[in-house]
Amino acid sequence: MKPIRKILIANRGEIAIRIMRTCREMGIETVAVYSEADRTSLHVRYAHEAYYIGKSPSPESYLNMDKIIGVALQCGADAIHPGYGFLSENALFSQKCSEAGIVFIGPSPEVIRTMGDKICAREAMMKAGIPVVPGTMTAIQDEEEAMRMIHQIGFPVMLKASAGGGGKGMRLVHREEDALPSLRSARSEAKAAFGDDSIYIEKYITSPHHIEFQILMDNHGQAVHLFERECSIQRRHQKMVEETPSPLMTPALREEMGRVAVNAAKAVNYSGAGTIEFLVDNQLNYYFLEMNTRLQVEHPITEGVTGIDLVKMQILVARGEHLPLVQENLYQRGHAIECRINAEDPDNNFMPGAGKISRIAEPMGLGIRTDSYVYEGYEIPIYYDSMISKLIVWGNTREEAIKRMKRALYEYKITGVKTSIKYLERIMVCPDFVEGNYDTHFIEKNRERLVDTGECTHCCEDMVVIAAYIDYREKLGRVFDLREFLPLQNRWKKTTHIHHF
Ligand code: MV4
Repeated sequence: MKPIRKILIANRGEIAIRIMRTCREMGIETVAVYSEADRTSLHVRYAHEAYYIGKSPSPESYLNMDKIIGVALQCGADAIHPGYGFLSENALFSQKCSEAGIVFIGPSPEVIRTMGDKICAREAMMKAGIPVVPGTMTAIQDEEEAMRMIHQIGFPVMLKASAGGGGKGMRLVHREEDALPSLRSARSEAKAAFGDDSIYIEKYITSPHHIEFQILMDNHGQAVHLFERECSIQRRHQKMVEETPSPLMTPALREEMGRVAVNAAKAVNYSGAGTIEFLVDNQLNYYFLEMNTRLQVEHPITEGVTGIDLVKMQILVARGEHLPLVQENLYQRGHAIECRINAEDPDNNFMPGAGKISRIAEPMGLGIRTDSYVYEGYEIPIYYDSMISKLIVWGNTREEAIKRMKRALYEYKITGVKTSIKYLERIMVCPDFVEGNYDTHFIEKNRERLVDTGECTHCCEDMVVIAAYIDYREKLGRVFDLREFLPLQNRWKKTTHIHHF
């Protein structure tokens, strides 16, 4: 067993803080790394130590493997946690860490490499007896072969880049005459994006659900699953809302898919926390899609219903311990939902907006968790993704969780930048969502319903308006007196659409 006394977190934002919180509880020292743009970021202040690693663009900082490993060696970190994104699914980074004698908190380079190559991943899963989407099992060699395979599979088909994933380099083909042009453009897009133009073909699954299973495996061959997450509410392959349990799932299907997910982990001799993604069609057929070899953005909903700290489990596994969990004792208690809060304008094509946060009021109370990193006066950098916070709620039932999420979104006030909060409120009152009757087409299907009509959202902007008012008064150099505000507030209150609560 290798003692882990100090962990370098090779990431930024909410996930860096999330990881450090568990380290602090475990008595492990934390090391932050930061770019130029992140000098004033909260993860830097939360850590025991922090080191500057380069200019703001990620390739010069958070993607600079040698720089990060250099910092880890210099400050005596025993392990590196990569978070999600950046270097988290980079096989070379995992390898470089072990070569430097530093524990990479994640699976081996071999597993990352296998799962990163979607054709290899399909092959490995097929061998392990896991249902994969019907399609080709090797890279397409030439255009003739491609056309033969497409006819064999039958329209509609999806062309996918082996080095892709998450929707990049993907083409949906409905008709014969579109096949060749789509293949050519998919190839050149894949070549440009990944330097690898290997393409494979899958049968297109119409209106699927995206359901993923969380797995954990230690280095002694023990593996468990922590049930599913329903991630079908996505826009342009960006998840917006996740929940668990999935409204689609039955106990029998859950048990079967969970067993399959554990088998998948064992088949590749996995280590740590991972996710098996499935497409599930409306007849409840399920197909392996991809495996993610990292901690995921939406992991907190699993923590909410299982009570298990996934980062803690990752660290225990990384230091060679046995998983302190057995499948028979694991269960889902209640219901959890996550909403991703982005600094973007839903009323203007979700345009990401940089800017300075002026005021924040975060929701609090029973069953509420916010994983955030922004604070009043913080300037959101343009260099990284626009997610500034995750709002996670827990309730005894799905109905209670939805009501709680609506209450929490109502309480959540951010001024200075536009956010997705109001859009998320409209999702929470959308009948298809409320009834749990949705698939991966939810956002497009409900496009009309989800535009801001001013009807669905409450006009009562109390906290945010007070905040703006305080700002204004402070600018004028006057002390703010809440009594000045009350008549104004009462007028707004009358226009509140209370029926949504
Ligand atoms: C598919 C599919 C239907 N059939 N593959 C999109 C992201 C990438 N991870 C895989 N994706 C899809 N692959 C077959 N054979 C539909 C999608 C898909 C999708 C999947 C999950 C969540 C949202 C989605 C939105 C559009 C398409």
